Amino acid sequence: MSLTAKDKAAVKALWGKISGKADAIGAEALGRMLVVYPQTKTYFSHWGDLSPGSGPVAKHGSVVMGALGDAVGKIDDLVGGLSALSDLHAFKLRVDPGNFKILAHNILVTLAVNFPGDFTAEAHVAVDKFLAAVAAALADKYR
Ligand code: HNI
Repeated sequence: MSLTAKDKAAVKALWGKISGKADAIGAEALGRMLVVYPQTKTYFSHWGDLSPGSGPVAKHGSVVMGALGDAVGKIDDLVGGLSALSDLHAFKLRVDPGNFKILAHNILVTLAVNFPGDFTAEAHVAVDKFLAAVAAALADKYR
């Protein structure tokens, strides 16, 4: 399941195309997650308005996509590169790591619906593997 050189190149290429819209993608992906998997709302109850497009959802979507953009740059060492973020989610935020896969799925869906032309099968498998590797790296400190 590890990323091949071809996968890494495909992830970087797709990220290059979508990076100008990263904020909107993050907001949509997070908004979808909160609607489609409402059990994820418990972590964000302190925000108040959790509806798609609300201020905090949009802001945090952009934060998450910023971190994912950084992760693309650390694609050769995601466990090391995301170790501080893994610590934060494990010990401070106490997010059940199953939720990383749920958010990854919503990001994938959001990319597919917004970039149908660029979301080829090759890009699809590469980004799916990348997001799975990010989820595993974020879960690393839980063990
Ligand atoms: Ni996550 C805060 C990145 C998945 C719940 N999260 C952050 C921050 C980053 C981040 C960056 C801000 C850190 C800081 O303040 O220093 N989160 C990511 C990434 C993923 C992810 C890259 C997966 C792709 N986080 C999730 C998931 C949940 C989650 C799946 C819960 C369902 N994250 C949180 C919460 C916070 C958070 C809760 C704090 C939010 C707040 O109110 O500031």
